Amino acid sequence: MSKRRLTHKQLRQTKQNQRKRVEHASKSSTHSTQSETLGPAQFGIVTSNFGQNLVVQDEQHHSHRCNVRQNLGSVVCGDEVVWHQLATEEGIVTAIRPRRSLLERPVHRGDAKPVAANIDQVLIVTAPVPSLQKTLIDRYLVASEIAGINAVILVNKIDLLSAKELDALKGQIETYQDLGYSVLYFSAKSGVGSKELVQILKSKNSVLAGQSGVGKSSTIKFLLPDQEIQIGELADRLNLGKHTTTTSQLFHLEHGGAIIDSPGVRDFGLWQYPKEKILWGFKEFRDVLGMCKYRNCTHHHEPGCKLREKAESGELSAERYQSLLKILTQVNL
Ligand SMILES: Nc1nc2c(ncn2[C@@H]2O[C@H](COP(=O)(O)OP(=O)(O)OP(=O)(O)O)[C@@H](O)[C@H]2O)c(=O)[nH]1
Ligand SMILES: [Mg+2]
Ligand SMILES: [Zn+2]
Repeated sequence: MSKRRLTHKQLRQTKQNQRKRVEHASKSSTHSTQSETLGPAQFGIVTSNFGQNLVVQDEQHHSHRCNVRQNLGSVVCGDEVVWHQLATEEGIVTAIRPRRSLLERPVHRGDAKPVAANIDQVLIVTAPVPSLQKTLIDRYLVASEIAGINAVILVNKIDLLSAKELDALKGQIETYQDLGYSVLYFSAKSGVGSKELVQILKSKNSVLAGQSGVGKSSTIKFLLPDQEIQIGELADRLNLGKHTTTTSQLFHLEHGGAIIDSPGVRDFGLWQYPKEKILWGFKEFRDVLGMCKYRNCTHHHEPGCKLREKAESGELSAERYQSLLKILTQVNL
Protein backbone atom coordinates (compact mmCIF):
# COMPACT_ATOMS: atom_id res chain seq x y z
CA MET A 1 0.00 0.00 0.00
CA SER A 2 1.51 3.35 -0.95
CA LYS A 3 1.62 6.02 1.66
CA ARG A 4 0.76 9.60 0.72
CA ARG A 5 3.20 12.09 2.17
CA LEU A 6 2.18 15.72 2.51
CA THR A 7 4.71 18.52 2.28
CA HIS A 8 5.02 20.88 5.25
CA LYS A 9 3.16 23.52 3.30
CA GLN A 10 0.30 21.16 2.47
CA LEU A 11 0.11 20.02 6.07
CA ARG A 12 -0.06 23.61 7.28
CA GLN A 13 -2.75 24.39 4.76
CA THR A 14 -4.80 21.32 5.71
CA LYS A 15 -4.59 22.28 9.36
CA GLN A 16 -5.61 25.86 8.58
CA ASN A 17 -8.58 24.67 6.54
CA GLN A 18 -9.64 22.32 9.29
CA ARG A 19 -9.39 25.07 11.87
CA LYS A 20 -11.56 27.32 9.72
CA ARG A 21 -14.21 24.64 9.36
CA VAL A 22 -14.22 23.98 13.11
CA GLU A 23 -14.54 27.72 13.78
CA HIS A 24 -17.32 27.98 11.25
CA ALA A 25 -19.23 25.12 12.86
CA SER A 26 -18.88 26.68 16.31
CA LYS A 27 -20.32 29.96 15.03
CA SER A 28 -23.25 28.64 13.07
CA SER A 29 -24.64 25.24 13.70
CA THR A 30 -28.00 26.30 12.28
CA HIS A 31 -26.99 28.28 9.18
CA SER A 32 -26.43 26.50 5.92
CA THR A 33 -23.00 26.61 4.29
CA GLN A 34 -22.45 28.07 0.85
CA SER A 35 -23.00 24.79 -0.88
CA GLU A 36 -26.67 23.95 -1.38
CA THR A 37 -26.15 20.23 -1.16
CA LEU A 38 -24.59 20.40 2.29
CA GLY A 39 -26.71 20.64 5.38
CA PRO A 40 -25.59 22.85 8.29
CA ALA A 41 -22.29 22.10 10.02
CA GLN A 42 -22.79 19.95 13.11
CA PHE A 43 -20.55 18.51 15.76
CA GLY A 44 -20.42 14.76 16.22
CA ILE A 45 -18.35 11.92 17.57
CA VAL A 46 -17.12 8.99 15.49
CA THR A 47 -18.45 5.74 16.94
CA SER A 48 -17.08 3.36 14.32
CA ASN A 49 -14.97 3.42 11.21
CA PHE A 50 -14.64 1.01 8.31
CA GLY A 51 -11.91 2.75 6.35
CA GLN A 52 -13.43 5.91 4.92
CA ASN A 53 -16.96 4.92 5.97
CA LEU A 54 -17.84 6.19 9.40
CA VAL A 55 -20.71 6.21 11.80
CA VAL A 56 -21.01 9.60 13.48
CA GLN A 57 -23.26 10.27 16.44
CA ASP A 58 -24.75 13.73 16.70
CA GLU A 59 -25.19 15.56 19.96
CA GLN A 60 -28.53 13.80 20.55
CA HIS A 61 -26.72 10.43 20.16
CA HIS A 62 -28.40 9.67 16.81
CA SER A 63 -26.20 7.74 14.40
CA HIS A 64 -25.43 8.84 10.83
CA ARG A 65 -23.43 7.07 8.13
CA CYS A 66 -20.77 9.43 6.84
CA ASN A 67 -17.97 9.60 4.33
CA VAL A 68 -14.81 11.59 4.87
CA ARG A 69 -13.70 14.54 2.81
CA GLN A 70 -10.36 13.96 1.12
CA ASN A 71 -7.13 15.17 2.75
CA LEU A 72 -8.43 14.74 6.28
CA GLY A 73 -6.22 11.70 6.91
CA SER A 74 -7.38 8.85 9.14
CA VAL A 75 -10.50 9.50 11.15
CA VAL A 76 -10.94 7.07 14.04
CA CYS A 77 -13.28 6.05 16.81
CA GLY A 78 -13.53 8.77 19.42
CA ASP A 79 -12.69 11.56 16.98
CA GLU A 80 -14.75 14.69 17.46
CA VAL A 81 -15.68 15.96 14.03
CA VAL A 82 -17.61 18.54 12.04
CA TRP A 83 -20.04 16.92 9.64
CA HIS A 84 -22.86 17.88 7.27
CA GLN A 85 -25.93 15.99 6.17
CA LEU A 86 -26.05 15.47 2.40
CA ALA A 87 -29.16 15.37 0.25
CA THR A 88 -28.83 11.59 0.32
CA GLU A 89 -29.15 9.58 3.54
CA GLU A 90 -25.44 9.97 4.14
CA GLY A 91 -23.35 12.70 5.69
CA ILE A 92 -19.84 13.98 5.10
CA VAL A 93 -17.14 14.72 7.64
CA THR A 94 -15.30 17.91 6.77
CA ALA A 95 -13.02 18.50 9.78
CA ILE A 96 -11.49 16.74 12.75
CA ARG A 97 -11.37 18.74 15.95
CA PRO A 98 -7.97 18.81 17.70
CA ARG A 99 -7.27 15.50 19.45
CA ARG A 100 -6.50 15.30 23.15
CA SER A 101 -4.78 11.96 22.66
CA LEU A 102 -4.26 9.27 20.06
CA LEU A 103 -3.60 5.59 20.61
CA GLU A 104 -1.81 3.95 17.70
CA ARG A 105 -1.23 0.36 16.78
CA PRO A 106 1.61 -0.78 14.58
CA VAL A 107 0.48 -2.61 11.45
CA HIS A 108 3.63 -3.13 9.43
CA ARG A 109 7.23 -2.46 10.16
CA GLY A 110 7.49 1.29 10.70
CA ASP A 111 3.83 1.91 9.99
CA ALA A 112 1.24 2.78 12.61
CA LYS A 113 -2.51 2.85 12.43
CA PRO A 114 -4.52 5.06 14.76
CA VAL A 115 -6.87 3.00 16.93
CA ALA A 116 -8.77 5.54 18.97
CA ALA A 117 -8.71 9.26 19.67
CA ASN A 118 -9.49 11.44 22.69
CA ILE A 119 -8.92 8.58 25.09
CA ASP A 120 -8.42 9.16 28.80
CA GLN A 121 -7.40 5.63 29.65
CA VAL A 122 -6.54 2.27 28.15
CA LEU A 123 -7.86 -0.84 29.84
CA ILE A 124 -5.41 -3.57 29.00
CA VAL A 125 -7.58 -6.66 29.15
CA THR A 126 -5.96 -9.96 29.99
CA ALA A 127 -7.25 -13.33 31.20
CA PRO A 128 -5.98 -16.72 32.36
CA VAL A 129 -7.63 -18.15 29.21
CA PRO A 130 -6.43 -18.04 26.39
CA SER A 131 -3.26 -17.12 28.35
CA LEU A 132 -1.78 -14.43 30.51
CA GLN A 133 0.68 -12.65 28.24
CA LYS A 134 2.80 -10.39 30.33
CA THR A 135 5.03 -9.22 27.48
CA LEU A 136 1.91 -8.05 25.67
CA ILE A 137 0.91 -6.12 28.80
CA ASP A 138 4.38 -4.53 28.78
CA ARG A 139 4.00 -3.53 25.14
CA TYR A 140 0.66 -1.88 25.77
CA LEU A 141 2.06 -0.12 28.81
CA VAL A 142 4.92 1.29 26.75
CA ALA A 143 2.50 2.47 24.04
CA SER A 144 0.26 4.09 26.67
CA GLU A 145 3.18 5.81 28.40
CA ILE A 146 4.40 7.20 25.07
CA ALA A 147 0.89 8.36 24.12
CA GLY A 148 0.50 9.94 27.58
CA ILE A 149 -2.63 7.90 28.28
CA ASN A 150 -3.36 6.36 31.69
CA ALA A 151 -3.28 2.55 31.68
CA VAL A 152 -5.28 0.14 33.83
CA ILE A 153 -4.89 -3.64 33.78
CA LEU A 154 -8.17 -5.53 33.71
CA VAL A 155 -7.80 -9.21 34.55
CA ASN A 156 -10.98 -10.86 33.26
CA LYS A 157 -12.44 -14.39 33.67
CA ILE A 158 -11.47 -14.84 37.30
CA ASP A 159 -14.60 -17.02 37.67
CA LEU A 160 -12.49 -19.76 36.06
CA LEU A 161 -10.01 -19.81 38.93
CA SER A 162 -9.99 -21.47 42.34
CA ALA A 163 -8.98 -19.29 45.30
CA LYS A 164 -5.52 -20.79 45.14
CA GLU A 165 -5.16 -20.17 41.41
CA LEU A 166 -6.36 -16.61 41.82
CA ASP A 167 -3.72 -16.04 44.49
CA ALA A 168 -1.04 -17.36 42.17
CA LEU A 169 -2.24 -15.10 39.37
CA LYS A 170 -2.26 -12.10 41.69
CA GLY A 171 1.34 -12.90 42.52
CA GLN A 172 2.20 -12.72 38.82
CA ILE A 173 0.49 -9.38 38.34
CA GLU A 174 1.86 -7.79 41.51
CA THR A 175 4.80 -6.20 39.66
CA TYR A 176 2.41 -3.85 37.90
CA GLN A 177 0.72 -2.75 41.11
CA ASP A 178 4.16 -2.10 42.61
CA LEU A 179 4.87 0.15 39.64
CA GLY A 180 1.74 2.15 40.39
CA TYR A 181 -0.61 0.79 37.73
CA SER A 182 -4.18 0.02 38.80
CA VAL A 183 -5.15 -3.62 38.49
CA LEU A 184 -8.75 -4.80 38.50
CA TYR A 185 -9.87 -8.41 38.92
CA PHE A 186 -13.12 -9.02 37.11
CA SER A 187 -15.43 -11.55 35.55
CA ALA A 188 -17.75 -10.59 32.71
CA LYS A 189 -19.52 -13.87 33.42
CA SER A 190 -20.19 -13.62 37.16
CA GLY A 191 -19.95 -9.84 37.51
CA VAL A 192 -17.43 -10.00 40.33
CA GLY A 193 -15.40 -6.78 40.43
CA SER A 194 -18.00 -4.85 38.43
CA LYS A 195 -18.47 -2.12 41.04
CA GLU A 196 -14.81 -1.16 40.81
CA LEU A 197 -14.95 -1.36 37.03
CA VAL A 198 -17.96 0.98 36.80
CA GLN A 199 -16.19 3.39 39.12
CA ILE A 200 -13.01 3.44 37.07
CA LEU A 201 -14.93 4.01 33.81
CA LYS A 202 -17.14 6.78 35.11
CA SER A 203 -17.04 10.04 33.11
CA LYS A 204 -13.97 8.98 31.14
CA ASN A 205 -13.29 7.80 27.60
CA SER A 206 -11.75 4.36 27.82
CA VAL A 207 -10.56 1.88 25.23
CA LEU A 208 -10.40 -1.87 25.81
CA ALA A 209 -7.32 -3.42 24.25
CA GLY A 210 -5.71 -6.84 24.34
CA GLN A 211 -5.36 -10.27 22.84
CA SER A 212 -8.24 -11.87 20.96
CA GLY A 213 -10.56 -13.90 23.19
CA VAL A 214 -9.80 -12.29 26.56
CA GLY A 215 -13.33 -10.92 26.76
CA LYS A 216 -13.21 -7.27 25.70
CA SER A 217 -16.59 -7.41 23.97
CA SER A 218 -18.03 -9.54 26.79
CA THR A 219 -17.00 -6.83 29.27
CA ILE A 220 -18.92 -4.22 27.27
CA LYS A 221 -21.90 -6.55 26.91
CA PHE A 222 -21.90 -6.95 30.70
CA LEU A 223 -21.99 -3.17 31.14
CA LEU A 224 -24.49 -2.55 28.33
CA PRO A 225 -26.65 -5.68 28.02
CA ASP A 226 -29.06 -4.05 25.54
CA GLN A 227 -26.38 -3.33 22.96
CA GLU A 228 -25.83 -5.65 20.04
CA ILE A 229 -22.28 -6.82 20.52
CA GLN A 230 -20.64 -9.85 18.93
CA ILE A 231 -19.02 -12.32 21.24
CA GLY A 232 -17.08 -15.23 19.84
CA GLU A 233 -16.58 -18.81 20.93
CA LEU A 234 -13.04 -19.25 22.05
CA ALA A 235 -12.66 -22.66 20.43
CA ASP A 236 -13.60 -21.34 16.96
CA ARG A 237 -11.22 -18.48 17.28
CA LEU A 238 -8.24 -20.53 18.37
CA ASN A 239 -8.74 -23.06 15.63
CA LEU A 240 -9.30 -20.59 12.83
CA GLY A 241 -7.17 -17.73 14.14
CA LYS A 242 -10.32 -15.65 13.91
CA HIS A 243 -10.96 -12.33 15.60
CA THR A 244 -14.58 -11.75 16.52
CA THR A 245 -14.44 -7.97 16.72
CA THR A 246 -13.10 -6.57 13.46
CA THR A 247 -13.56 -2.83 13.87
CA SER A 248 -13.41 -0.51 16.84
CA GLN A 249 -16.70 0.74 18.17
CA LEU A 250 -17.61 3.39 20.73
CA PHE A 251 -20.47 3.04 23.23
CA HIS A 252 -21.76 5.70 25.59
CA LEU A 253 -21.92 4.68 29.23
CA GLU A 254 -24.90 5.24 31.47
CA HIS A 255 -23.07 7.34 34.03
CA GLY A 256 -21.17 9.49 31.54
CA GLY A 257 -18.09 8.67 29.54
CA ALA A 258 -17.68 6.19 26.74
CA ILE A 259 -16.04 2.86 26.14
CA ILE A 260 -14.40 1.65 22.93
CA ASP A 261 -14.20 -2.00 21.92
CA SER A 262 -11.22 -2.79 19.70
CA PRO A 263 -10.20 -5.84 17.67
CA GLY A 264 -7.91 -8.29 19.41
CA VAL A 265 -4.24 -8.38 18.56
CA ARG A 266 -1.91 -11.32 18.18
CA ASP A 267 1.19 -9.26 18.68
CA PHE A 268 1.87 -5.65 19.34
CA GLY A 269 5.21 -4.55 17.93
CA LEU A 270 6.61 -1.16 18.76
CA TRP A 271 8.59 -0.74 15.55
CA GLN A 272 7.59 2.82 14.95
CA TYR A 273 9.34 4.09 18.07
CA PRO A 274 13.03 4.86 18.54
CA LYS A 275 14.84 2.74 21.12
CA GLU A 276 15.06 5.62 23.62
CA LYS A 277 11.31 6.06 23.64
CA ILE A 278 10.73 2.37 24.31
CA LEU A 279 13.16 2.46 27.22
CA TRP A 280 11.38 5.51 28.57
CA GLY A 281 8.09 3.62 28.28
CA PHE A 282 9.32 1.27 31.03
CA LYS A 283 8.74 3.90 33.64
CA GLU A 284 10.78 2.38 36.45
CA PHE A 285 13.86 2.23 34.16
CA ARG A 286 13.89 5.94 33.42
CA ASP A 287 16.05 6.95 36.38
CA VAL A 288 18.64 4.28 35.66
CA LEU A 289 19.22 5.07 32.00
CA GLY A 290 21.99 7.63 32.38
CA MET A 291 23.91 5.48 34.85
CA CYS A 292 25.35 2.81 32.55
CA LYS A 293 29.12 2.85 31.99
CA TYR A 294 28.85 3.29 28.21
CA ARG A 295 26.69 5.97 26.70
CA ASN A 296 25.69 3.71 23.81
CA CYS A 297 24.94 0.78 26.14
CA THR A 298 22.52 -1.72 24.61
CA HIS A 299 21.71 -2.91 28.18
CA HIS A 300 22.36 -6.41 27.02
CA HIS A 301 25.85 -7.64 27.75
CA GLU A 302 28.00 -4.57 28.48
CA PRO A 303 30.02 -4.43 31.68
CA GLY A 304 28.78 -1.65 33.93
CA CYS A 305 25.20 -1.80 32.62
CA LYS A 306 23.23 -0.56 35.60
CA LEU A 307 19.95 -1.77 34.19
CA ARG A 308 21.19 -5.36 33.96
CA GLU A 309 22.85 -5.16 37.37
CA LYS A 310 19.69 -3.94 39.03
CA ALA A 311 17.60 -6.60 37.30
CA GLU A 312 20.05 -9.26 38.45
CA SER A 313 20.08 -8.02 42.02
CA GLY A 314 16.27 -7.93 42.10
CA GLU A 315 16.07 -4.17 42.60
CA LEU A 316 14.27 -4.02 39.27
CA SER A 317 11.98 -6.73 37.92
CA ALA A 318 13.98 -9.30 35.94
CA GLU A 319 10.87 -10.12 33.96
CA ARG A 320 10.34 -6.53 32.86
CA TYR A 321 14.02 -6.32 31.94
CA GLN A 322 13.72 -9.46 29.77
CA SER A 323 10.60 -8.00 28.20
CA LEU A 324 12.51 -4.86 27.30
CA LEU A 325 15.35 -6.85 25.71
CA LYS A 326 12.85 -8.84 23.67
CA ILE A 327 11.17 -5.70 22.38
CA LEU A 328 14.50 -4.02 21.59
CA THR A 329 15.74 -7.07 19.68
CA GLN A 330 12.62 -6.95 17.48
CA VAL A 331 12.95 -3.23 16.92
CA ASN A 332 16.60 -3.56 15.88
CA LEU A 333 16.00 -6.34 13.35
N1 LIG B 1 -15.68 -18.00 31.89
C1 LIG B 1 -15.65 -16.80 31.35
N2 LIG B 1 -15.69 -16.67 30.01
C2 LIG B 1 -15.66 -15.43 29.47
C3 LIG B 1 -15.62 -14.25 30.28
N3 LIG B 1 -15.59 -13.18 29.47
C4 LIG B 1 -15.63 -13.66 28.21
N4 LIG B 1 -15.68 -15.00 28.20
C5 LIG B 1 -15.71 -15.87 27.00
O1 LIG B 1 -14.52 -15.66 26.24
C6 LIG B 1 -14.79 -15.80 24.85
C7 LIG B 1 -14.28 -14.58 24.09
O2 LIG B 1 -15.01 -13.43 24.45
P1 LIG B 1 -15.07 -12.08 23.56
O3 LIG B 1 -15.76 -11.08 24.40
O4 LIG B 1 -15.60 -12.33 22.20
O5 LIG B 1 -13.49 -11.75 23.44
P2 LIG B 1 -12.81 -10.48 22.74
O6 LIG B 1 -11.66 -10.06 23.61
O7 LIG B 1 -13.79 -9.44 22.43
O8 LIG B 1 -12.21 -11.13 21.39
P3 LIG B 1 -11.92 -10.40 19.96
O9 LIG B 1 -13.13 -9.64 19.57
O10 LIG B 1 -11.60 -11.52 19.02
O11 LIG B 1 -10.73 -9.53 20.19
C8 LIG B 1 -16.29 -16.02 24.74
O12 LIG B 1 -16.52 -17.41 24.60
C9 LIG B 1 -16.84 -15.52 26.06
O13 LIG B 1 -18.04 -16.13 26.43
C10 LIG B 1 -15.58 -14.43 31.70
O14 LIG B 1 -15.53 -13.50 32.51
N5 LIG B 1 -15.59 -15.72 32.16
MG1 LIG C 1 -14.41 -8.61 20.67
ZN1 LIG D 1 22.91 -0.43 30.11
